[in-house]
Parts: sequence; C-alpha cells; structure tokens
Amino acid sequence: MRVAFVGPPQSGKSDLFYAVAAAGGSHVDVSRSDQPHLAVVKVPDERVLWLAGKYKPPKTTLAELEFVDLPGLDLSEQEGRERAKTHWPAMRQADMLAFVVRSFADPSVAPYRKRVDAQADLDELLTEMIFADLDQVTVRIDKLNAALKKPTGKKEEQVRELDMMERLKAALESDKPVSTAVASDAEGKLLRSFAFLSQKPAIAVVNCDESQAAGGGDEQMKPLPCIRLSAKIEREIADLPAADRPAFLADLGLAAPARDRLIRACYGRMKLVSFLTCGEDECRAWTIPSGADAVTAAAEIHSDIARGFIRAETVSFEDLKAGGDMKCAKAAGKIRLEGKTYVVRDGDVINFRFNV
Ligand SMILES: Nc1nc2c(ncn2[C@@H]2O[C@H](COP(=O)(O)OP(=O)(O)OP(=O)(O)O)[C@@H](O)[C@H]2O)c(=O)[nH]1
Ligand SMILES: [Mg+2]
Repeated sequence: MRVAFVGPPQSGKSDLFYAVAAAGGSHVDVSRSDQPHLAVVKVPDERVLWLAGKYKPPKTTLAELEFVDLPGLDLSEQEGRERAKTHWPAMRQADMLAFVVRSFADPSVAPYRKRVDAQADLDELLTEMIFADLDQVTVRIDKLNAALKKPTGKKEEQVRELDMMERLKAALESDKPVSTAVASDAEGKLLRSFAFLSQKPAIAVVNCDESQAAGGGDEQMKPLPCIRLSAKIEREIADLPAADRPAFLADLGLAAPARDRLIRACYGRMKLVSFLTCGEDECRAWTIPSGADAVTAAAEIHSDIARGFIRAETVSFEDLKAGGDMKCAKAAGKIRLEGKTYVVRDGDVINFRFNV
C-alpha cells in the first residue's frame, strides 16, 4: 500500500519524507526536488516489540507501507499547472494522499502564492483533484458516446456506465468529490480502475513552526482529518543518534516524534489492520484490510494455511499482555478458537491450526 505526499512547492514534503523514510532505517537523498522519491517504511508497532521481547525470536518483522514524495504542485501559473498534470499518474497509483501544507512562518523560505494559509492551500489542492477527475470523466464520456454510435453487443452496459459517468460529472462540476456520487458497491468496484483522485482516502499534514509543534493536538482541517507537526524538527530527530533523541524531544516538549503518529494514521486511514504472529522463529505484524476474515488472514501468511484452515487460535494483544504470556492467557480463558468467517481485529495474536 502506498501513500503519496502531495502539496504546493516548498511546503516541507521532502523534509517530512526524509524523516518518515528514516523510521524505516533508510537515509534517502531528497536533494532533487524535481523528482519523486520512494521509500519503504516500517509501521511502528509497540505490540510486536513487546512480543519480540517476550519470545526473543531471531527475527522480528513489522508491517510496511510505501511512501512517495512528489515534486511540489505549483498551480499559480499555467506552466506549473501543466507540470502538475504529469504527476497525476503517480498520484493515481497511490492508495492514499497526504496533503502537506505549510503553516510555518520562516521568512527565509518564500511562501507559495506569497501567503501562509494552510486551509487555502488545502482547498486549492482538493479542487485540483476534482479538476483531474473531471478531465478523466469527460474523456470517458466522449469515448462512451462514440462507442454507442457503433453497433456492438455491449449497449446496455455502456448506457449504464454513461449514466454513472454523467452523475459523477455533475458532482464534480459542483465541486464535490467522486466519492459522494457513488451509488452502490458495484459502482465503486467499477470505478476502481479509474483510480479517481477525489475518491482516495486522504489526510492533511500541517507543517507548523517549531515552536508550535508541541502545542495542541491535531485540529481539523476542513474536510480532512489532520496531523500537525514540524517537518524541520522531524528531520532533525531523524538525523540524531537514537540515544540523543529523548533529551531533544523533552527540550521541545514533545513526547515522541510525530512521524510515528503520521505513519499509523495513514495505516488507519487506508482501513488496514494488523494481526500478529509469534513463535520461536519470528514475531511479526501482518497487514490485512479491516473487515477481512480469518481465512483471508491465513492466506496472507501462506495459501496452504488458508487451504488447510482448521481453526484460528486467537487472543487479543491486550489480553495476552495482561496475562503475561500464552500459558496465563489460556488459563484465564482468553484464547478463543475462531472459525473461517471470524472477522480479524487489529492486534489479534493468532496461531493458525491447519492441515494440508
Ligand atoms: N522553518 C521551517 N522551515 C521548513 C520546515 N519544513 C521545511 N522547511 C524548509 O522549507 C524548505 C523546503 O522544504 P522541502 O522539504 O524541500 O519542501 P518540499 O515541499 O519538498 O519542496 P518542493 O519539493 O520543492 O515542492 C527547506 O528550506 C526546508 O528547510 C519547517 O517545518 N519549518
Ligand atoms: Mg520536495
């Protein structure tokens, strides 16, 4: 699953990306602001670390997400708008968009459109997503109309799609995202291949002044959930040796780097959940879509486990931790034997029984 950082020029995307990538242990070169950067990032998960501390396996594996840092979109002039279009495909390939907007004052960094206004920048980006989708819908409508003039066996299907596309167009023209005009799950499925930008899950990241990073929580940015952080601080933390971080954070009045919160928020926003496995060889977090059943979870590990599925021996991480270990959790009656259709919850620790 992939998250794209999208924003106006110089909003702090690459600084933040650098910090997020460093969480996965990789120090990326972000010196070329005209090119996208890609990093695979480990999803911080204290539960896996607790399990690893307990079972001391040779291998510990966290869930992973991909992040891509795109060049800034300058929508203030025609040439910039044309260049922005070249990044639409990369944005469509992402599963989610994180809009990074500026609210830091620093006069040494020239502000986009000569103003510092995070909400206005976000509004502009969201409108651009709608334009991008409108472009795509219009092209599709023209194609369908042309196809309907030719005799084919697919008329009924085409008329139905045309009707839907006209509906999407009307929504987009009144500045509403595609997601508001999808009438059924079947339509949603049909639309997936178009990868509309205004249908993607999204969050706003407000890049604030260093002095404001500790103040207050994550305020709402209309209409998206929002994370407030200082990309500059995040980058500095990433460059510090781990031993020096606590003192640095304490100085700034911060409990933890914001990047962990950001990564987890993206995970949640894409409706992903983790189930955990632990054994002598490996403790591991596995990613599945929220609402997935036990067989789907089993298949994530190996198709044989799904095929020969018998039962999922399941305990919630909280119950396991409260008990101290598997034995105690079992004695306390906290281990459940779940069947194929059991809906796996975030933090379930599962041992699959299977037979092939
Ligand atoms: N004071 C301050 N400066 C910042 C902050 N974040 C970024 N900057 C500075 O702003 C400039 C741009 O930061 P980048 O991370 O390169 O911004 P960007 O969004 O990747 O820029 P483009 O890729 O060119 O669109 C750099 O000089 C950063 O040091 C911040 O939180 N506070
Ligand atoms: Mg950049």
